[in-house]
Amino acid sequence: MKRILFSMFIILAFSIVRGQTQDKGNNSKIKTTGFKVEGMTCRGCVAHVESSPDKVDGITEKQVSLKEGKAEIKYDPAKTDEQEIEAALKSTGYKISRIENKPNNK
Ligand SMILES: [Cu+2]
Repeated sequence: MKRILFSMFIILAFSIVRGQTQDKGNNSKIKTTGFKVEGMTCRGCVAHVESSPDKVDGITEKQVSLKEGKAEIKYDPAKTDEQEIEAALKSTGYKISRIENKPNNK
């Protein structure tokens, strides 16, 4: 039993290290975009909005806030763009509007 746990731990540690190395290669290109999301009322809505960009290739991170009515999406501009992400979010039926990038938001 101990041996199984130990080998599982090794596999897990290995995949974490691999994930980190892969991230480093892409980080410089990753862009962030923000959207205002109106009409979300519960965690189910959040989950719905959050899962909608899954069909878009190149999304690296998604954060949807119910309290703020916002969605923040990180993406690889080589694979997708804001229009595509916006369209995916809009497919949920909630009112989506793009938040213009502030000058200090790099
Ligand atoms: Cu809901």
